[in-house]
Amino acid sequence: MKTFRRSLITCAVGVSLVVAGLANAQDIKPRLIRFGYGLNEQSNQGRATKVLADEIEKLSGGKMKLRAVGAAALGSDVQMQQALIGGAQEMMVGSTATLVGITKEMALWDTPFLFNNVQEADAVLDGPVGDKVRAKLEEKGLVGLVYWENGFRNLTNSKRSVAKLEDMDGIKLRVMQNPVFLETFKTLGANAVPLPFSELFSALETKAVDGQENPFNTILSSRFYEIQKYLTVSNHVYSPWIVLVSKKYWDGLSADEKGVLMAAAKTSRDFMRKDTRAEAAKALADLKEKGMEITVLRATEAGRMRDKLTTINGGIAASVGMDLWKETQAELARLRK
Ligand code: TK8
Repeated sequence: MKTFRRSLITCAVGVSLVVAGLANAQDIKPRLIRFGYGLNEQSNQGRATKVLADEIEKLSGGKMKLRAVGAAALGSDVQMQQALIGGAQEMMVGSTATLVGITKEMALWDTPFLFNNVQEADAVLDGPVGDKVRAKLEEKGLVGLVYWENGFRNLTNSKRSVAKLEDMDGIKLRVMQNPVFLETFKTLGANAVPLPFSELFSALETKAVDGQENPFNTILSSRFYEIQKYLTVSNHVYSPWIVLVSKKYWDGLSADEKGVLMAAAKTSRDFMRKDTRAEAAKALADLKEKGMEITVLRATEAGRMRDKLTTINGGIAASVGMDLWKETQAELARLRK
């Protein structure tokens, strides 16, 4: 009898321990968020990701945790977008340009020379136009939280210095997987080849392509200066990045958890724009020091390129919708007053 009672007690204690253990494990087990990005940890993208991760952990009291993986180790932008839509990955940051196949309105940001400076970019991206474009992602299974700055894009190549339109002729140029970029560089006379960013370094190294275009920060952090001699300061388009969440994952979060992700994303955005601009301001000198030959496009030449590229604006307006196009132009006119 005594033994029986003792074993009953032991059993009861055992069960309650197991129950407590389970509840406890669920309480403290952080929600793990797989977050992918394309550049390396030392880049502006990597630094901003670190801020995002720290902020999410802090705001959630350790209940949500970002497992960030850079250098496209979770896949190229396009592959990660599909993983988010399917629910196999929770978050990523990548170029808006690679989203155009999913959400055609994203092509608005690919308009050559759309923004004259970063103040215009911030105002439009964070304003009603940027919100409208972001909201279009939801019906496709994605949630766009904030825009980060990739930046004004500049041209590099290994063949010759590009100082005028005609110098682009026949240069085999990698472009993002995006119809507007393809059209832009065809119009300028280059032989444009779409490739994922993750394949770019080796394509340049093996001379499968002659050149590429990206902001100074990326030319520096991805060490393109090792394999590209010529840099042309063209500032032909401002590229945003966008922080994305899988809609499947998002729909399963509580309002508080959604709030944590949004607040953390905004903090990371504000940090990253400052950080990127500070780096960009000295990157050109750094690239020169690394041995790149720099050509600054003369105003007349930049004007010729700009004029030539206005021919593609009609196509962009048609695909993003005339209302959105006009609203953007009106907003820019207001900002420039
Ligand atoms: C990084 C890319 C990159 C973009 C490109 O994954 O593909 O050239 O500018 O920043 O999103």
